[in-house]
Amino acid sequence: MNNDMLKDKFVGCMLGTHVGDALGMPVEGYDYKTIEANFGELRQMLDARLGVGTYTDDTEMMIGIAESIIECEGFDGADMADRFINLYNPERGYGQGTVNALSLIKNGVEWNLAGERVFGGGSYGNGSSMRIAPIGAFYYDDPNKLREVAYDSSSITHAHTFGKEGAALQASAIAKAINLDPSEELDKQSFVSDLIMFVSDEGKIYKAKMQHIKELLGCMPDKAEVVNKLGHDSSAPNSVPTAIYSFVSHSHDFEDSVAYAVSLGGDTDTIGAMTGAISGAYHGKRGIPERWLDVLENGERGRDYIESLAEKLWEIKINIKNKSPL
Ligand code: F2R
Ligand code: MG
Ligand code: MG
Repeated sequence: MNNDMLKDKFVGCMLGTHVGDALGMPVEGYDYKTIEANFGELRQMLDARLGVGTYTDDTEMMIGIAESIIECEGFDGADMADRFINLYNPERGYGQGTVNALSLIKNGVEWNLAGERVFGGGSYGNGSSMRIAPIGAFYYDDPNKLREVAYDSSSITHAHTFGKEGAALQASAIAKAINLDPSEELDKQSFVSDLIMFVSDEGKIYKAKMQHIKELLGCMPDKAEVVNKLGHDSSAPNSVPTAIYSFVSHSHDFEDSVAYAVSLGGDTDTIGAMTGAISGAYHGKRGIPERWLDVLENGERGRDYIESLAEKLWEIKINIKNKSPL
């Protein structure tokens, strides 16, 4: 793949997170019937509690990850935790487990010990998967390092095995999408099979869900069946596979994949954000509708800033690759 396409894909997965988050946020917690009855096919950004096109904790934490990797040229847990704490804006709507872990760190607990104290053994919420796009992009060519950094970044707030596996699985889906050429037809079954092989033995729950995805791809399931088999709540096992399915079943078009993810209801901002990350990694920024990009919030840490972070991440990656003797 040429460098321009790679850069577009880095930008696509980070702006894709923002777009999916902003599209889903106004209907977070609604069920699919209510969304359908009130908005039909939701394809326009609605006014949300912070305004049209605004983002939530999903994108705010993704910014923290990108800033940290850029500043440290790789993973540094203490730095990343500090950035999460400094960026934290309660108006963006955070999960309680994440708030508790960050508060422990702020009060002196080591970054790699706080996450285990949440929910007595760690959170399996989707909070560490929703923010993972910069890690999926930065380690798109190194699955082992990707897994290690996904686990470590997750453990800051989500130390439960299912939380860490969810983050690694979502990062791996993003990395795989970056490696593929969107002008060639996606081999959906093998995309999912590769992800099943990537999941570690401790993540059996994900292997089973991914097997469901393979079956769902073979029929034309309605939304009730998809939600029933894959879930749509704020736990990682009941949302990461849903995002992967939303992408794979609508891989021909960024807009269709993200609109479908949000239409399933439940944790719509997060399933939208995770689908947007994978689909944006596949299609690149050029695949994201202009009318969605145009209305994204664009203040101090908004759309243009997110794009500039993705470009810096890509630049660092290219420099590292150019220096590598192999
Ligand atoms: N928090 C929200 N949305 C509600 C607030 C928005 C509201 N409209 C507003 O006006 O402000 N969304 C964000 O939270 C989700 C990510 O959550 P995260 O960071 O994973 O949090 P947490 O608390 O760790 O986990 C989420 C839930 O998962 C269950 N859970 C996790 N681990 C558990 C365990 N070990 N045992 C039992 N249950 C566990 C709990 O139900 C947690 O509440 C995203 O949707 C993001 O958008
Ligand atoms: Mg959110
Ligand atoms: Mg959410």
